[in-house]
Amino acid sequence: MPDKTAQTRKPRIALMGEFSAGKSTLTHLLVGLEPLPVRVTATRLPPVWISYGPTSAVRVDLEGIETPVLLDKIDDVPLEDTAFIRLSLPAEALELCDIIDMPGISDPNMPSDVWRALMPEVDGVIWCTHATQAWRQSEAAAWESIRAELPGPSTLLITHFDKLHEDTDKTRVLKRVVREAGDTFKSVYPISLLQAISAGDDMEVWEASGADAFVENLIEYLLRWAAPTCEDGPTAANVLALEAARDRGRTSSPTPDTILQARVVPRRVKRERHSVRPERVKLDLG
Ligand SMILES: Nc1nc2c(ncn2[C@@H]2O[C@H](COP(=O)(O)OP(=O)(O)OP(=O)(O)O)[C@@H](O)[C@H]2O)c(=O)[nH]1
Ligand SMILES: [Mg+2]
Repeated sequence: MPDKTAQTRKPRIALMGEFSAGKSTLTHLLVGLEPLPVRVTATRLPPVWISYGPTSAVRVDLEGIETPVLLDKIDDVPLEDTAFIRLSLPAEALELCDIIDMPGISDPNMPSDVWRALMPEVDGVIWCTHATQAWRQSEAAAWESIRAELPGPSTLLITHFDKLHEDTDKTRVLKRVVREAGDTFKSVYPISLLQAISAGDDMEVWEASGADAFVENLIEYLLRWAAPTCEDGPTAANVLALEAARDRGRTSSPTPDTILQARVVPRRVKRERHSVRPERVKLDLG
């Protein structure tokens, strides 16, 4: 659990990993909007810090001076003296946390100082590792250099999981990633972000994408964070209700091992209750 100072504000979750691992696609999934460029080649964006509020974008320079930028022009901000872009969006998931979409950790266009400078502001990380080259040495080294300073738990997502077609490959990759990195993350989830985004209201597709288990776990963590101190926020009763709903559909909390077992053959059991998909966070808060 985070320290008390951190709990007086929303948790700040950084999305990290190599370029093209799916960080901005994950941002879209969580926020339910598409504010950021997603493309096959590396984007040239500084960190984008996204908070709840009316739609706006500003560039924050190295002196801390803010300059408004047009949302459809954030691609054009000068990298040299920009610390980060601050984006404000009226997305429900952002009522529970801030999201920081980081540049790729070994992006040749982006010195690591740019994202390292923001790490003291970060509470937890969702690390995206690309399934076809999962948990490279560069990722392990970057993660090792930052993880000890993080006050909250972090999650590892094996993205692009749909690119592994054989069950034997899925099992092999999952086992190896869990073996090599599982101890340093709270949970490990294989996921197809594209499948999750295209799921619409289809719960089977949503669950098969891997997003269901991951998002449920994330919301649970965010509610736990908020519960002790937020007067207008979720109450302990809400958290307990959410947990009870979760337990009706699952026998135990996810750990790398249970996820490993559950996700190799995607779980098909539909929960009776409403889903906890990001755009429905408000519903879950009652
Ligand atoms: N098939 C598949 N494609 C994905 C998945 N996640 C992301 N992509 C695609 O991978 C490409 C890169 O995704 P981005 O979200 O831009 O990756 P990023 O980590 O933000 O990349 P940078 O900002 O350049 O570091 C895009 O074409 C996405 O559509 C996935 O789970 N499965
Ligand atoms: Mg990106």
